[in-house]
Amino acid sequence: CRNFHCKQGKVCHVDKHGKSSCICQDPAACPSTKDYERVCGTDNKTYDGTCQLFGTKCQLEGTKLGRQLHLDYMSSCKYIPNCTDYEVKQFPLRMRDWLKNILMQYYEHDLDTSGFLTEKQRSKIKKIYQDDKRLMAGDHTVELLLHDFEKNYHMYVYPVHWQFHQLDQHPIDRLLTHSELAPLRASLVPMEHCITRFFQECDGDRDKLIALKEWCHCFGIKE
Ligand SMILES: [Ca+2]
Repeated sequence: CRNFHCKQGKVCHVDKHGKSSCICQDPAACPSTKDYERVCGTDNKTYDGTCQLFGTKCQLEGTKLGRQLHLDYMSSCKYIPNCTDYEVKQFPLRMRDWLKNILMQYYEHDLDTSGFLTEKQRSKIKKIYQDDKRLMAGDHTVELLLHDFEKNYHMYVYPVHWQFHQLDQHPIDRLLTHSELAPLRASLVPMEHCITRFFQECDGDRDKLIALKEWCHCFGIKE
């Protein structure tokens, strides 16, 4: 089984003729996990870890339950309050600011350990970083975030595009599927209860894919 790769939820198995194949991971045989490794599935059940969730999904392969089971978020299942109309409108304001701040952190990190960002990324982020009109990281009121977006619109364009391309990897086709969005969604849901509704509404044509155009529109980016 060395160098034999199986997708998530499957493990390599060698039969009596010495032939390797991928079979479903037995959820009961998953390594033990810590509390913080628990995950919540879209079936609203808590799993001890991703191994148990994807093993279960594999065993349900071909069934409706199996198709519907995904990783929902990275914590035990908990009560997630409904996202109100007012909150969902505020969400992109905070998320845009958050994306910009992540890039600022990456830029600072890259100053110490160069090679963290590509040449092209560095030069794009440098312009935002060196702009002294930039709003510093912190908790800001909705009014301030809105004002800053109108005034310094150009600073938000790249962070929004950057996040899209970070997620658009399997395959790279300017469309985000449920599973491409999952890494971002799963880590944010426990803190940001609006993210699910936000992404649902972001898919304007309801084809279950978020196109780059839809993504930019959701974040108020025009071009
Ligand atoms: Ca894609």
